[in-house]
Amino acid sequence: MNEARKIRLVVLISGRGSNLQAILDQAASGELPVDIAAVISNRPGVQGLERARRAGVPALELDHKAFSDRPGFEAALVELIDRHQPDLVVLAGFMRVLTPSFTDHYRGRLLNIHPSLLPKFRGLHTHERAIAAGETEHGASIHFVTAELDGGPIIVQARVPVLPGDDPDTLGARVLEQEHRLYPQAIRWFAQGRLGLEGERVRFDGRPLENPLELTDLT
Ligand code: NHR
Ligand code: GAR
Repeated sequence: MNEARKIRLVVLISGRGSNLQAILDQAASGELPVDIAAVISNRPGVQGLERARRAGVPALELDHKAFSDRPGFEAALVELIDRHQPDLVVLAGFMRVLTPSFTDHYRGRLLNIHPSLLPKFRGLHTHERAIAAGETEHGASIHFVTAELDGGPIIVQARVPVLPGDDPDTLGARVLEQEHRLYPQAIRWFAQGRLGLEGERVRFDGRPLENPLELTDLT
């Protein structure tokens, strides 16, 4: 990696944390100019927290079940995140819907990875739904998070084929492999200042992006 200044990153997770691991690995090898300030899980005891600890990154739990409502949980989450003064916050398998006050607070510096070729299959159980719909192609998308669930401006996508005999697990594994390349690349662009949100559109290399980038565009 070249001279890009490091940005401060906070990663929000809810579970396994394999996308987190891809980010940790590239940060450790110097491919990704980020200081991972904290990893925060809304579910206690998940594998992703262990991955963070092993990498020497603060691993924090904020159990949403300890709060009586979504706004209460989110106020505490914002407080915890902002204590780490992140330049960028990424959702990596984070499974709680966020209110507009949260998404407005982090507008332009909050990314999500979603396991479908958005705008197809917003929400949950995307692999199952792609198979049921008879799709021949599926994939993953990185988008800026806005109040609209999985509806924010799309930055970059990776495609995989749906193969005969696929079930949600085999298809999901094929998508996940691409996710692990996709997220570090999008974060790298953000760290390099190549990526931003301008109004409702993605800015990439100083221009509004007409169509989502493709992983195959990557060099
Ligand atoms: N919040 C906003 N406002 N906008 C987005 O684009 C968001 C978001 C919160 C999370 C990730 C998302 C995904 O990539 C994400 C994007 C959870 C649910 C959900 O229904 C939906 C989408 C996503 C994450 N969660 C249930 C809830 O009641 C709980 C499900 C569970 O705990 O298993 O929050 O797909
Ligand atoms: C990933 O496939 C991610 O795209 C998806 O959950 C998985 C998390 O895996 N995200 C969502 O479905 C968000 N609702 P990981 O914990 O191993 O990174």
